[in-house]
Amino acid sequence: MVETARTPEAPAAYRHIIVTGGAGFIGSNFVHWVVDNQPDVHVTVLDALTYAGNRENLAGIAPERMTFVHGDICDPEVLASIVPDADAIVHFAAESHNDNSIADPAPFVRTNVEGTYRLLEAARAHGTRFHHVSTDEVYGDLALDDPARFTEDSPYKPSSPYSSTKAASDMLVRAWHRTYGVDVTISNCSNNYGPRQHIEKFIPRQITNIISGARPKLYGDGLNVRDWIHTEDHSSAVWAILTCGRAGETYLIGADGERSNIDVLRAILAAMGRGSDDFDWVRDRPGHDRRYAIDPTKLRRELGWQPRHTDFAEGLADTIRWYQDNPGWWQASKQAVEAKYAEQGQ
Ligand code: NAD
Ligand code: TDX
Repeated sequence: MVETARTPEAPAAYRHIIVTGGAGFIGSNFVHWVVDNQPDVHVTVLDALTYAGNRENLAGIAPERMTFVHGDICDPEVLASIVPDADAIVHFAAESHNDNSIADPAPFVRTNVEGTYRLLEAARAHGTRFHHVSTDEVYGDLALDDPARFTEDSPYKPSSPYSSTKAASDMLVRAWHRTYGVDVTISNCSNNYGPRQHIEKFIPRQITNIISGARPKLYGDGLNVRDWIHTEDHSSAVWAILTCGRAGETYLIGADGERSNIDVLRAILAAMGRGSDDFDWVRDRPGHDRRYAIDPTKLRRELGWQPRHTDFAEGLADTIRWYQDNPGWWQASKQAVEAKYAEQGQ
């Protein structure tokens, strides 16, 4: 297998990429980003349209720029029908919600571990470039007062069924590079926010609760810290790594956005004209990671990447507006999502 030399000065020029999970929150943002910024690239989206996938997330994209394939990453026949024609695979598809993984880990093992294995085998068979989208949660958590942040050398220490299956998938990607020479890169990103995030996740759940007349729900003591990045900045970073990143390397993606959950919730309450205590404390998540924090030095130094959405208040206001303007996107699933949380005491 021949590895392409890629640098920021001489980026790889891919003409046809497969984006798995392209109908989900971050995958669809990436597809829009590529269509808007890379006029010579055709995208084939492979997505199973699980509860988290929505074809509407790709509305407005011209058919000459994108082909949509409704299929499962675990299905070798589907992969054999699309991988030979592609220059690269960008792998976003996953079961992505921690709380769901605690209630039922089975789909996480299947999609996140077996699905990544199937894709790697297809990339190996056809000599296809492979970028794997992963998460900072593979490194476990940090104490609130720890001066350290995660780096590419941090030890793997996943806590939940979700993060352990993502960690397993990262290991498969590394092994397929070392053993078979598959031309891979891996990115581990911090918590994303922005439009079209499923309403089971923290920020959209609180926004849509307030719009629906329900009170926001905060887990535990509310002091857990997440390192927030706008999803568009995640997309531009993935593109930089795909086209300029060194084969076999891991890059951490983050935008210096550490905030406690209670601070984020109070920012949402203030932006939506509610009182700062207008929320309910609910049962904590079992095994709840305390703090995530990314040191993005390698990505910035080596590839020259910079985030654009550095004003969290502005990004949050845009996100709130998007949910206010698009009730048709989320209202039909709201009751079922909240019923599931209520069953868990959350
Ligand atoms: P999401 O749950 O919104 O979307 C997942 C998409 O994958 C959906 O469109 C779904 O239909 C599709 N999918 C699921 N199983 C599939 C299968 N077997 N075959 C084909 N398609 C399938 O997830 P997201 O939040 O957009 O996350 C995307 C990726 O980014 C994931 O790999 C996740 O681990 C990673 N990530 C997410 C965050 C975050 O904050 N959300 C942070 C870092 C990394
Ligand atoms: O209602 C809630 N109340 C609450 O306090 C929900 C849904 C969450 N929380 C807390 C739990 C976390 O500390 O908010 C924080 C964020 O929760 P999630 O949105 O579930 O995200 P998290 O568990 O941090 O994982 C996310 O970031 C890393 C994504 O879902 C993962 O896919 C990604 O890998």
